[in-house]
Amino acid sequence: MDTEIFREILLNEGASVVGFGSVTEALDSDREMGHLARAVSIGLCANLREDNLKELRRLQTRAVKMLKEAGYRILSIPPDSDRVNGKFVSRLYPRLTHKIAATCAGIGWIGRNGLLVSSHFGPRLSLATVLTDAPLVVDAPIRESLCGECTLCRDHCPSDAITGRDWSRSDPFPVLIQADLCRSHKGKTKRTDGKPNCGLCITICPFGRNGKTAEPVANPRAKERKVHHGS
Ligand code: B12
Ligand code: SF4
Ligand code: SF4
Repeated sequence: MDTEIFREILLNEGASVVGFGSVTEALDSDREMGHLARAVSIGLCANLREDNLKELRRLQTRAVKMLKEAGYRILSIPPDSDRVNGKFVSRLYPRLTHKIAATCAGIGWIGRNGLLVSSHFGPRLSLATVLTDAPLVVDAPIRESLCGECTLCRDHCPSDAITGRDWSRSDPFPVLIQADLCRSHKGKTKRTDGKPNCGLCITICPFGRNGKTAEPVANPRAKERKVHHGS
């Protein structure tokens, strides 16, 4: 399978960005998933509304079909993996989250807002992942934050969930985000009642705002389609 043709097909079909990563470091000695050492990380510049979710699932299905037809094994992690109950993948996805796959695939870093931030799209990407044993040529991983001195998300978070610490691969998630505070804020105000979390930490981020790239893409091999799909 030609890696670049595979990427190009997914971009042409509507993905905003596609990266390929080695996830060996994240899986370590994981017996159940260790053989699926490559991740296809697919980003769509849109929030996870039902219609965008459908679109992301379609792109993921396309990737799965191509890999299977070429004779490779896959494990598809759905974008809404938190809603999948009782299946094999519901037990496995917390061990290899979409954000881990995306940094390994050179799409972006983890911002102070705890989200995957790409130079071009900022934190506005919704993510899906396919793990595979296909020998894809991988992109260079991103291991460090490019947030610099910015603290906008921390300063504007209405629940004080964002600690303001810089991301490090070895730190657990609560070092960046107190998820309970973020969760409990949901429903407190009319604006977020019954809807997903407020998402202010997305809209405030200068990266990708108004389709503007704050910095060139850190990984020159990770290709992005510079078309937005709403947000
Ligand atoms: C549980 C969950 C939540 C919980 C808890 C937050 C959390 N832990 O992410 C709550 C309800 C609070 C939440 C809120 C939101 N969420 Co949410 N959530 C998830 C979910 C289902 C699982 C995340 C999880 O298990 N995390 C566990 C921790 C341990 O891992 P992590 O999140 O990956 O973060 C660490 C690793 O990535 C690590 N890391 C990164 N690279 C590497 C590489 C290596 C080698 C290693 C070892 C580690 C490592 O660094 C991070 C910090 O420690 C994912 C979908 C999924 N299956 O991934 C969506 C997801 C993370 N959420 C998402 C979004 C958009 C939101 C909200 C904006 C809600 C909204 N309006 O849609 C808010 C934002 C809150 C915030 N600032 O983080 C998107 C993020 C997209 C992006 N660009 O990052 C996801 C990926 C859904 C998707 N399919 O797109 N969420
Ligand atoms: S979604 Fe809202 S409450 Fe949660 S971390 Fe982001 S800004 Fe804070
Ligand atoms: S708002 Fe600033 S600190 Fe927060 S994720 Fe974006 S660049 Fe990083």
